[in-house]
Amino acid sequence: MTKLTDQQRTQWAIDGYLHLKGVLSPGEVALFSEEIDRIRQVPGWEPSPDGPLGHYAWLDHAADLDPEAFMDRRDLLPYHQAFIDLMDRPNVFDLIKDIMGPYLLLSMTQAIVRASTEKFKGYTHTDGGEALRRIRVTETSRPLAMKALYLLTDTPEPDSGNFTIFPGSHMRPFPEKADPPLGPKTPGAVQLMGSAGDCILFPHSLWHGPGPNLSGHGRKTLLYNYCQLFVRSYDFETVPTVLDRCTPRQRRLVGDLGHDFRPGSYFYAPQDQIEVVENPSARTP
Ligand SMILES: O=C(O)CCC(=O)C(=O)O
Repeated sequence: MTKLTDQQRTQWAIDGYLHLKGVLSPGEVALFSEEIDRIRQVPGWEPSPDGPLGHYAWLDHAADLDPEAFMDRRDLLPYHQAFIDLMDRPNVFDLIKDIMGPYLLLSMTQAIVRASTEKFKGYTHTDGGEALRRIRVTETSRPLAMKALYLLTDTPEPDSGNFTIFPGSHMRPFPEKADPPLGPKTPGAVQLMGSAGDCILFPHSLWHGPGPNLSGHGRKTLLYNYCQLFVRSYDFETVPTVLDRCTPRQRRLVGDLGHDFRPGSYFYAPQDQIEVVENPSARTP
């Protein structure tokens, strides 16, 4: 099993992110990119036109069917086996497991396309909403929640929809109420240059967000979130409907504990948790 190198462990603790190069093959990048174009046309969870901030609604298709336009789709697992298998792809999941420990769940999946436009200036936030933003664990603690962001588009220069971070901001108070708000152009923000197939790991408490995209084409990403077992998933209210397409490890990651829910579930892990999570077993036919 691959583990973080000493250098990666230090960078994770100090800067609050890891940039893994070329973890997806060009073929996988093409497949996911085509899938995003396809699922834009079909029903799914899309930003709610009239719901509360950050909530999604089940809509017939994305608001704009142009593949280069903005899109934000949640709960990707049902759309293709590749979305299921990405949740525990060994070359990334081994590192996530090393960071989070074995008592973890997949909490969210998302595909975002950032259109090329002068209008969108980017923004900066933490994940996990109002509560988690004020919880900063120590350098040696496991995170409560973290994210794997897969780039499906090259972002070789600034302002191409780059993932933008404030390094180290997971460890210190952040002027979240500043006026004007801090954003991708504020001194201290770093626009990461990357290539399609790269993956960036970071905890939810790191201040981050998309930068502007003036590249002339849409920028696609996939986002896979993980949380400690007791935190619970926030993409599904109950265990999702893809269980018959999952390996035992994937079933556990989406919240199937092997028995019906009862008080105590997700509080203490099932007795075979470590064995199941350490084992990338085959799918039963
Ligand atoms: O790059 C994006 O479009 C959004 C990434 C982001 O802000 C996030 O993962 O929370």
